Amino acid sequence: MSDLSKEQVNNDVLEDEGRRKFFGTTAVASLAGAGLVMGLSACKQSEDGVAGKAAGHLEGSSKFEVQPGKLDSYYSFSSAGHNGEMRIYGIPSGRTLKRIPVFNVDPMVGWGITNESKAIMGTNADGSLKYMTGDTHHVHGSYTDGTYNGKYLWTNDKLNNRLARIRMDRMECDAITDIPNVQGFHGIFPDKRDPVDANVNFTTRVFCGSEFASPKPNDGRDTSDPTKWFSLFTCVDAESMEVRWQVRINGNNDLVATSYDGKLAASNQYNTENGAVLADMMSVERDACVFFNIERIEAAIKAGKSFTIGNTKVPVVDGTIDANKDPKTALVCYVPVPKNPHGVNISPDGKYFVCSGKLSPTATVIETELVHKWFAGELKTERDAVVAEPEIGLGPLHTGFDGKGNAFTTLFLDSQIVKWNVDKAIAQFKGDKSAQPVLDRIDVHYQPGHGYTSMGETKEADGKFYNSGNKFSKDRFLPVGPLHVETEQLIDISGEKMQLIHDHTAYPEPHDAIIVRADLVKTKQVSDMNDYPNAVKSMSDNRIERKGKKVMVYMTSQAPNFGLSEIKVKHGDDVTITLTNHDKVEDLTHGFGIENYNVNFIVNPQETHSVSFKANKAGVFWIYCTHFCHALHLEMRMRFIVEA
Ligand code: K7E
Ligand code: CUA
Ligand code: CA
Repeated sequence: MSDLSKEQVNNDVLEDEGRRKFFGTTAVASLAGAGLVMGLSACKQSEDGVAGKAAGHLEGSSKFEVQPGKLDSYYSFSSAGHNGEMRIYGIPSGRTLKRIPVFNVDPMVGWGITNESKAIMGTNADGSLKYMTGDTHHVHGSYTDGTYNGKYLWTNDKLNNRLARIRMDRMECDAITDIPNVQGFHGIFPDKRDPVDANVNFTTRVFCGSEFASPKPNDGRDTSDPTKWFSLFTCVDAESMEVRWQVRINGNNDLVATSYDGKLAASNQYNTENGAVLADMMSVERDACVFFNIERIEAAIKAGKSFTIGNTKVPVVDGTIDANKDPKTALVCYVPVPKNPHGVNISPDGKYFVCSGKLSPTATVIETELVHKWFAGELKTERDAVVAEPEIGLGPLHTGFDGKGNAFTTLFLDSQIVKWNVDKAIAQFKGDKSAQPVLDRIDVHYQPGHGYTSMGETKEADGKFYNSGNKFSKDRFLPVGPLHVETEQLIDISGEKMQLIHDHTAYPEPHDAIIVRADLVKTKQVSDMNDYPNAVKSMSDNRIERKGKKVMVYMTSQAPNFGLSEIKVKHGDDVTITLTNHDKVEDLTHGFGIENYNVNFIVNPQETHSVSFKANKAGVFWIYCTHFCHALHLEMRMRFIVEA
């Protein structure tokens, strides 16, 4: 709080003015360090004449209050950044509903501890986890007919290059796939239908972009020759979660978006220079938004026009510029876009891809139909697919849509959300001087990364809410030490002017999210015992079996009892405990913890989980229920006895 005066602290509510000053100094300092100062002002009167308004408390925002006992109307499925999990918030309340462990270990639920979750996460030969951490940036859902079908969510791991799937009926991770031969796996997007088969109007592929070029294979060769390194674009099968194919590209892939006709996947490229250091990555004025022709890529693979890398069996096709000079056979189209673009999003009507400039104050609008025309050989240059490039503000990143023709783009440097009209931007680009695309601006606190609208990534975009995921909260919440909490700001976009509804906190640091109508999500509240092949199905099946040094314990739980009162083993035994929860009542979960043995997991009603470990300490160790379940929860315990 050092930058804020005592008086400000003593006021019940800090004044906006003090915050602006605080924001201004730190932001300029941090950007100067990166050499990216571009005329920063926190609350500027822009050339388009639309002033950013101070976003104080909205009068009447209580109409969005979710009263005690009432439910939210939307789910927000959010990434969690380098925490490695996925999160669920209620919208409009901003309440945290669930944290889904994915690439991280979560002892509360036993993720990374039970044998079943370890099998999904991947283990080394000795049974230890291959990776204990990840970095989730993007969350997207499976589609039918251009809207969410409530079946799956996917998220990326930029750190260890894996794609994870969440089954939405349980909101649990059920598969993780390694993406071979890539680094910096960042953008993901599911397709929305099949490019060829008209009957397949649902998601069957997930596309993955990778940011960092690397040697191929990365086995110690070419370590000092970056000219030999390259990036790959990857397609994963949505059901089997196997890698289908990859495309070698020039430059890199950052974010990914897909067309509504299933035919195109797009990715913005900020490093067409293939630079290995910052100055090189910013050396050209235009980078690109690259479009992948899915039908042609899959035909090329069918025709055997592919190669493989090292021991990997995944077919790779050549999507480099030199190999794709003829549009009529090209697999890939590189549309030039200024400069170090970040973010690519498609409008809900499927007509336009918007790619933000980041180091250019513009957003580039690319018409889907014109990209198809380029692939048909009917366009002179790739750049001819661009139909608008409005100036919208400094540091534009991600764009959401309201389904009424308006776009909402985060301005990282301006700390604003700008609302602009796509048709007006196109008219202006065509030369109509009276067309003013920018309609409104609102200050956010502070420096937004992703922003996204309710149902905005579907053809059912409803123009109700916009959430700004801000990278710095600074003075916005009580300080909690050097690392501040992040702010998410919910904005009402239903009217002409954007109105701030409220701030809610997010544990650092989320990136992207989707806002999904609650009626599209159907979860199971009680599991089916038959879905667990290792279930201990009868209460009379409680038993201990021994084969040499291997001890298998089969157990049940039913409040307030475990099916056994003790487990007796010998020092050095390899113990596997399988526990089935026979309670059928919704929310009646039991926990299973062994004192001083680092074992901790839960079993929800009708579920089965197991753990394996070595009995490496002799003595008596209490096993107790870790999850409050019953008036006699404290008494729900048993003994683990290890004989010397
Ligand atoms: Cu812009 Cu990883 Cu989507 Cu963060 S990325 S903000
Ligand atoms: Cu069972 Cu607490
Ligand atoms: Ca660049």
